[in-house]
Amino acid sequence: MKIKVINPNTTHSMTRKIGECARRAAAPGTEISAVSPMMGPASIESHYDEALSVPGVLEEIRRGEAERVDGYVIACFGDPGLFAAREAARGPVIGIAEAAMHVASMIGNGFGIVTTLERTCGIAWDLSDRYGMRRFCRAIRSCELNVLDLEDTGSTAYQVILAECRRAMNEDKIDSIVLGCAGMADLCSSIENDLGITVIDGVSAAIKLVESLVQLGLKTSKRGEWAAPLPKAYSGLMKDFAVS
Ligand code: 2AL
Repeated sequence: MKIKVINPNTTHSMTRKIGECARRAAAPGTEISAVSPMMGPASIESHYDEALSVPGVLEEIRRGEAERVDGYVIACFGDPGLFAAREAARGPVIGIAEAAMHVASMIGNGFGIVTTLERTCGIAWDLSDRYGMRRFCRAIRSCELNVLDLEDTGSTAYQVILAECRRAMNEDKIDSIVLGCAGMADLCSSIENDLGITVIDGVSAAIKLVESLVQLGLKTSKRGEWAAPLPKAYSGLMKDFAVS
């Protein structure tokens, strides 16, 4: 099966890291392609960044459909453009926040999220509501790290994240920790080993969920809200997004 992992930001070192984590999680025989869009922000840590990442994500879905991709993962913790991507895709599309929260709700009664900047916590709370996961989500903590700090191998980012995860474990009455950024995917097993609590990386969780849906023959339902967008003209910079 062909799974396309879309990192909605344009930082290629992060896309490579996400691709490696996705391949480690994938079953033998699953072909993973990990891409960044041609246009968009270098990192996503605001509503503005999220909005401007969505056209690039949809462009990658369009290409994926032409290549007969079986399923997609949107690998940014805000799940930007997830529902629009479902309208544009035949196969299943899974967001990493959606995947991580659902998986966490099945292995414990309450989870905490540890993310990058404080300003993104509201986005994560909103997603927990949207997915019906609010009752499992006990706390959302931030590290005051920029997303791109995670790409600086000489930085103290790991120690900062580990310290916040330790506080979450000790203070938030949680059974597991969800990592709140795709750029943290490679830290999952180290944090788990250092703290002795289950840590969930949404990239791996999303790969396993999308593989399962494809194997079950379950595609995105085209009966209602996620039917293909209606044909109409789009103008200006958006003209290539027109549906015919
Ligand atoms: C993210 C993420 O996963 N990728 C990105 O650019 N921003 N999310 C976050 N909360 O910082």
